[in-house]
Amino acid sequence: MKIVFATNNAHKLSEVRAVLGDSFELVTLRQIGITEDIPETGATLDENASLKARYVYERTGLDCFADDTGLEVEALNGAPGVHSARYATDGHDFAANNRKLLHELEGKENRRARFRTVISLIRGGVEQQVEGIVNGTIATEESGCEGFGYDPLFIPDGKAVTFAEMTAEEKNAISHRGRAVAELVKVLKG
Ligand code: ITT
Repeated sequence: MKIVFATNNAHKLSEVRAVLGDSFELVTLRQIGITEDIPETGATLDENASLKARYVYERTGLDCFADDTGLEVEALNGAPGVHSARYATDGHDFAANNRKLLHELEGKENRRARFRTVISLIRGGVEQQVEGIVNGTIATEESGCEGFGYDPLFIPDGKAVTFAEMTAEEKNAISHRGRAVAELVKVLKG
């Protein structure tokens, strides 16, 4: 089954490809000639996932899905949340985002956080959403160099290491995106 994954993030693409396996042929934006950044002007993850998927569907009519993900930190009232990509700067500067997060949490005892992924799927013109969540804590310093984004700071519950210290398989088995994609597969196969 062929399906477009509406992302410009190569890390997301390889994570999702690994979970979906061989039953689905993931088509990239580049492969269908969409090279521009899709505007993410929504106020929530749900809205942005939907905007990205609809952008592709309206231009191509192809079955597609998009992922919008945010890190929600309790002591920061859910920030950076929907603004996770542009927390510290205008661009996707992972190092600056992590520095800012550590700075904002200085002196705070509560370091609880969660990653939330919303996937919007459009199949045969019909849109459905699924979600995946992983709870954890924000470390006091960065560890590990696997993964991307906030991974060097996020320690999932039940583990003693950050996502960036895990293999892709270990992260996918418990992560927000791994869980959301597992739900997506149920819908696609259902
Ligand atoms: P697309 O919109 O092209 O899919 P993006 O990188 O802009 O890619 P999001 O808006 O969904 O994706 O993600 C917002 C940010 O959240 C992202 O830039 C990372 O900093 C962070 N992020 C997302 N998924 C993550 C993960 O699995 N681990 C660590 N950080 C993640």
